[in-house]
Amino acid sequence: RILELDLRRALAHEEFELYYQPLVNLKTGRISTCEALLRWNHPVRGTVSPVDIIPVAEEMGLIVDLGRWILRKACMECMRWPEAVSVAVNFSPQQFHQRDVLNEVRYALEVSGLPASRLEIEITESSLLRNTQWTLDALSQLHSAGVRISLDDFGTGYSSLSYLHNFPLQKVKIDRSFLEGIDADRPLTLLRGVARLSADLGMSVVVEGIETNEQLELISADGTVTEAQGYLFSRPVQATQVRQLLAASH
Ligand code: G
Ligand code: G
Ligand code: MN
Ligand code: NA
Repeated sequence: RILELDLRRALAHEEFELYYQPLVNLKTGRISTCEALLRWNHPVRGTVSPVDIIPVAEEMGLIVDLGRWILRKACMECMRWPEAVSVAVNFSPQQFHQRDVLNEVRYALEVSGLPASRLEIEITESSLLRNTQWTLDALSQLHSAGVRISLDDFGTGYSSLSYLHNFPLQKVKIDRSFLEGIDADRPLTLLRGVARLSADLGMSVVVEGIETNEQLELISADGTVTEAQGYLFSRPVQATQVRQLLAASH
């Protein structure tokens, strides 16, 4: 169990680091976006995963401070990439539901100089399940400010397809569990259905967790899926390696 004190110290001592994993545009074959993924370089434990950090930070009420650090860092690092490349930042429900979320985002853009159009905010279905009217307003305001909202891990939570219609979202990331066990006998019926619906509703569609060329071909076949992400393209890499990925792609 991570000690709370340890986490506070880590933030103060900049022991956190952002790794990045690309999203590839399937039409151009180029990297469109890099998703920021938190890592903690713990002096004793080594690399600690966000799965172990975020829930504790939420419990402690440290998520707002940590989230602010992540957002600003991601915006600043994106400024070093070509203009065509955006950055995606994961927001936990508590971070998204902070009263000041719009100002947090505006401020991060301002201090970094990053245009809003290069920032994507990834929220999960659980962020949509509480405080509906507030959520609708926050999503519209963020969209008006020019950032894109992306629904992460879609299909794993408790929301329904109607959420895609009822909330102003610009992108859907279909969870990699939709790829499980697919082959000629068990085709991508469900994934294709969700992808088509999302596209018909005007959203960009991402499929996560692409590990093989066969999966890539299957999801690319009908042209509905706009972007893909997964180990086939790249694992999450350190900021210093992003330029190489981009150089190979652009
Ligand atoms: O990178 P990795 O596979 O270890 O990420 C595990 C989970 O942690 C994923 O669900 C991812 O969305 C989440 N995660 C990674 N980085 C962040 C972050 O900066 N903020 C939040 N809220 N979640 C993150
Ligand atoms: O929940 P979120 O989508 O933000 O989680 C991202 C995490 O998913 C990354 O931290 C990464 O470790 C993991 N991931 C990314 N691509 C793949 C993949 O192709 N296969 C598997 N098994 N995990 C992946
Ligand atoms: Mn994500
Ligand atoms: Na995801």
